[in-house]
Amino acid sequence: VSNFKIIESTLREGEQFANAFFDTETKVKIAKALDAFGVEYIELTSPASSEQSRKDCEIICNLGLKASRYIAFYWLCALKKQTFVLTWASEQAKILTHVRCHMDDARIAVETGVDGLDIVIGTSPQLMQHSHGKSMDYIRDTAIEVIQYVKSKGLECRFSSEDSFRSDLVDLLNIYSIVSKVGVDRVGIADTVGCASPRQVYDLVRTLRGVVHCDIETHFHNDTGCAIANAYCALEAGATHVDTSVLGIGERNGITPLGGFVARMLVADRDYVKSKYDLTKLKSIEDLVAGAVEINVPFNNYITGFCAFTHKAGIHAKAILANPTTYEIINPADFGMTRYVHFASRLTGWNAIKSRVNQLGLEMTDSQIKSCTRHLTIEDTDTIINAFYENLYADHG
Ligand code: HCA
Ligand code: CU
Repeated sequence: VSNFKIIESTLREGEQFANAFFDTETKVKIAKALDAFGVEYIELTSPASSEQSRKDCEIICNLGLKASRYIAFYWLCALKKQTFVLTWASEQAKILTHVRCHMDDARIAVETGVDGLDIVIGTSPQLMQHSHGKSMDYIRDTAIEVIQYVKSKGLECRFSSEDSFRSDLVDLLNIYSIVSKVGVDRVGIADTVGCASPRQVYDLVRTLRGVVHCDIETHFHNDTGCAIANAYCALEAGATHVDTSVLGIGERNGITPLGGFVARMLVADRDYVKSKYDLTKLKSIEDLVAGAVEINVPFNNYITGFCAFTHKAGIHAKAILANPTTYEIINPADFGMTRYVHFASRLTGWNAIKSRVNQLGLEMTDSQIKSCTRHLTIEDTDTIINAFYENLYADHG
């Protein structure tokens, strides 16, 4: 699982979230923040869906995030004849747009300046009958035409089936095998309705891995709470790319959340994940997106939820203070977060108060802290600590 790329879809899947209405400025802010975090790809809403989407897509492609770095890259190469810069330059987020598998949409998309197209068409009986109404033969012919066109423009191209887990397996493998032969860079599977279990995901990706040689992208909806586990299982089975969105926002209750996915991967391979992403930016990106769509970050959110690193039971609190790895699998400092030891419990004692005093950035001796501890009740401990501290000053001042 130590070789994967994130396709960050807050500006595509996330735009389908009930409360998301991003204006251009917000989209630009989110794109820049995701680029700074280090995601490999940013996926944008189809430019064929509205004139505004087309303009915003062009604006984000022209942000100069990559362009300015490429100029720096060429300049440095010419100057120093060094190749290490290549790695650095290739680390910037590529811009993708997500379009229907249709020539009209593909033509509009290739003109926007994107690095690649994620093309998609429904393949389940449900979608073939009640949504686009096309046959498998039509899907095959159109896919070949669109892929060849996108590749002729020198762009990256992914072909994905929508509702893959309710599609006929033979049809699915057949179409993937065909598109991989006409030069698609990636095939994608999508759990559009969130019905897949981790084991089903493992099996499908494993089977697909035996059929295509190109990269495999995966997209999981979270209707039954499996989106992160499914993404992880997909990687275990040989997938290479995972779609995420900030806080998981998307259609219905959304998809694999960026933060939770990164938490999962960090536990699997900390060095690799830390080398790829600037994890300390996670909280600010989530706050940015939460603000833009007017929601609160859930209390129990991965990493950034208010109690994600709070330890309460006396036994936990004591052990955590002695050694954080006793009850923490993730170091909050990796994300620029701090742990919080719930000291209102008598069992926790003055050591917990000392930790909180340090967290608050106050300087007190051990005996002062012990004395302060005797004053504590469960209500509003921070106020008490601060008041006690001010008193110390008054006494000595
Ligand atoms: C949808 C489309 C999609 C596409 C996923 C993909 C899905 O909004 O229904 O391109 O891989 O979930 O199927 O988001
Ligand atoms: Cu989706």
